[in-house]
Amino acid sequence: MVKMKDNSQSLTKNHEDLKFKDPVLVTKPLLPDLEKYNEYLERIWDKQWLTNNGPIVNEFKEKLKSKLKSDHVEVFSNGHSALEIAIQSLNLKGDVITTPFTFASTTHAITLNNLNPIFCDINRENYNIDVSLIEELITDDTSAILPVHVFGNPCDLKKIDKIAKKHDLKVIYDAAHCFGVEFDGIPISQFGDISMFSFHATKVFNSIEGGALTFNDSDLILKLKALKNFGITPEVETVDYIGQNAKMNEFEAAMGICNLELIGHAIEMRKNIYELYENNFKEVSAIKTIKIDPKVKSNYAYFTILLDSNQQRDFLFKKLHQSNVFVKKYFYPSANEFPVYNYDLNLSVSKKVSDCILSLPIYPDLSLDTVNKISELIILFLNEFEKFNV
Ligand code: T4K
Repeated sequence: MVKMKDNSQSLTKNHEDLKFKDPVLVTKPLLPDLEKYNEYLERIWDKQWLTNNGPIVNEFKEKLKSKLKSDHVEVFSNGHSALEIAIQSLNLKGDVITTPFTFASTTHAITLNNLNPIFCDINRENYNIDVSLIEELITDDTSAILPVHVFGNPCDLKKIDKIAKKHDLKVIYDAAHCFGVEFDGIPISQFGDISMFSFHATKVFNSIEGGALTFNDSDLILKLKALKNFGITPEVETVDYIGQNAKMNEFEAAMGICNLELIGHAIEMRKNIYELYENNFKEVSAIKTIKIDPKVKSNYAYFTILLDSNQQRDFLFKKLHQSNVFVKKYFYPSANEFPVYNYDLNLSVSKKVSDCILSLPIYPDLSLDTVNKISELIILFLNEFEKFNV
């Protein structure tokens, strides 16, 4: 039987008592004081400039350079478009080795560039691409590796870099979850050819919708600017690329600037929540959590639990929803199993993890009492599951 930690045993054990009156969502957006945001709205109204490379977007971009510790930052209307454009900017051909354990965006960004996603299974520790399997997938058609730092935990950066150099491949990191993350004191933006950060409302840091690319090659600056603006290169009044409209607007940039002031405190609050969940589940054998590498400065973007079986996960999912706790199945199913791809591959770890994973609520103003109550509900439901499935 799963057991609750000692310090929680005194709490009630009746799940009707524990049911939440108001819904608890998996995340809530970070929002600044309305007064602060209004200052930016007044500036927008005064200037009557809403989008197309406005002054607030440029101000945001400059601030991001120091926050993400990258000399080259370009901002976009959302993370997905940024990723699609990152791939397009590198003139890739053929196959791109990627992870099946991710949000639909990653795989679609490859396919929408007329490239083939080659799925590589993931590791069991933090569910990132299994670097020991990459080389056997490389062929003459391979032009890049596109790993995801899943849930904000960095991939094996050194090994990926080594493989890419050896086989002359580009590396684009989907760092959608990685705002503010560092590895061994080095900002995550410094790794690979390009990294994509998502600033969607549900992320650790948001600009409503939005995203950014960080990159080292200054030759990409003008190309990325053009690709997000229909391929137009204004300096020479020509259209050099088949681009899209992926420009960030002034309202989004204003939200981003306001939220930059809050992000430090927000991450500290997330850390407290993450550690409390970890502690509450420490002795629960049916639950596996991700151990953060001590070399990583984390942003505590997601807190996930891995259950023993798909039935157990789905039972818990249903019971928690009935109790008003809206956990999510990030990420399910494994991307190779999307009907739109439906690749018949044996990616056993990705399948197991996507079948058994649940993301629990985590956001800065989630109270620690609520975290304890959610933990207790989970233990209660796991006991219930075990009782009926012996
Ligand atoms: N790569 C990776 C690895 C990604 O995870 C993502 C996005 C991308 C690329 C693409 O980046 P973007 O183009 O999105 O910038 C959400 C997000 O929409 C998506 O951004 C994110 N990953 C994905 C993991 O999660 P859903 O379909 O789960 O969102 P939804 O509407 O169910 O919202 C989640 C929870 O947040 C709900 O409980 C409600 C709450 N919520 C949501 C919104 C939008 C709020 O409280 N307020 C809000 O404004 O995809």
